[in-house]
Amino acid sequence: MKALIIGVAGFVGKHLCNELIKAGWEVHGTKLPEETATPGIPVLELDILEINSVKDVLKQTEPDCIFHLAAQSSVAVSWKLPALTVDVNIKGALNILEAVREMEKAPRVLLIGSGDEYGYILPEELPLDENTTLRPGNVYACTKIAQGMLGQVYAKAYGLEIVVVRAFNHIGPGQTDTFVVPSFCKQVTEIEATGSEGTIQVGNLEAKRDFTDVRDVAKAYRMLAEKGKSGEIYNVGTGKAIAIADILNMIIAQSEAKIHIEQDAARMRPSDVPIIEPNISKITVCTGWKPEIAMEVTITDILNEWRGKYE
Ligand code: A2R
Repeated sequence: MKALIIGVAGFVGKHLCNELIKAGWEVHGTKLPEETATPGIPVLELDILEINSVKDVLKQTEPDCIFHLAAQSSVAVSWKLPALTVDVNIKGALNILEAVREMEKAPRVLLIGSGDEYGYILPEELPLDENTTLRPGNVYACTKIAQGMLGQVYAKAYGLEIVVVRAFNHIGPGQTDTFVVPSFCKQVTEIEATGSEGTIQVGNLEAKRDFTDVRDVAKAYRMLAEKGKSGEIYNVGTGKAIAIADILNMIIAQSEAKIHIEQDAARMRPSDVPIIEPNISKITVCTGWKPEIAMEVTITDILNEWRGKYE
């Protein structure tokens, strides 16, 4: 099977590339010109806002399956740059669907959406299955809902093979420290590097979220590409939310340094939903996938990555 990963230079792209190669796939990728290429696979430059370039890349690579990861993926940036977020996440996805529609042998497409699409959930809706009402709370979530809907419309109207994913939080090596877990790990390893005790700044520790190792997420994407039903939406997560405080304790437990904790008002999000937890039965029944990597292992790998940066 030949894969085209659109957005291969991002956080998930590199892990998905490893996962697919391990499973015997031939992997091609695309990246923006300013990004660093993923070693070991052919990578073309592509801005998904340019439809003719999208068409050219598909003609050149003729994939069996497209993994569409390219996005403006930050909620914070989506407030600052709503038009760019709408362009990249909706128009960009539409360009891919249009280019696929024109191909003689249309590839399968995996569209990656987000658990954020559920937005303001009600306690009685937990755990969230794929039919839960979507009440988006930010621009990013709106764009991912639109992407998924376009995918379903194109699957039905044109008979294309399109599988839609709603991925909950994922963590692992390679993630930037704008996300909570790498931010904690980075701060802990900075303290370790000083050789004395120190304080880490945290936000809301009570919120419970579902965190999956990015390598398990990559495996879920591969299995959905292989077995997912066209036109269907699948949650990807562990199905078990964990309090941010518990993750912080697990991180601190893996360090020899003496660490104090300080709550930083700037890191407290005012409208935090207390718990977000998906029901993952649909993907498990369809593909047999379930997450395998323990949180402690993920934390060790993230800590070691940041330790490498401060040695
Ligand atoms: O924004 P950059 O410079 O980091 O580049 C991102 C890239 N990208 C684009 N690629 C092609 N054409 C564009 N117009 C365009 N705009 C941005 O997509 C980045 O390299 C990649 C997305 O990777 P990340 O931001 O690291 O997202 P991650 O965590 O790998 O998530 C993959 C997917 C995304 O659709 C998320 O919204 C979803 O999973 O959760």
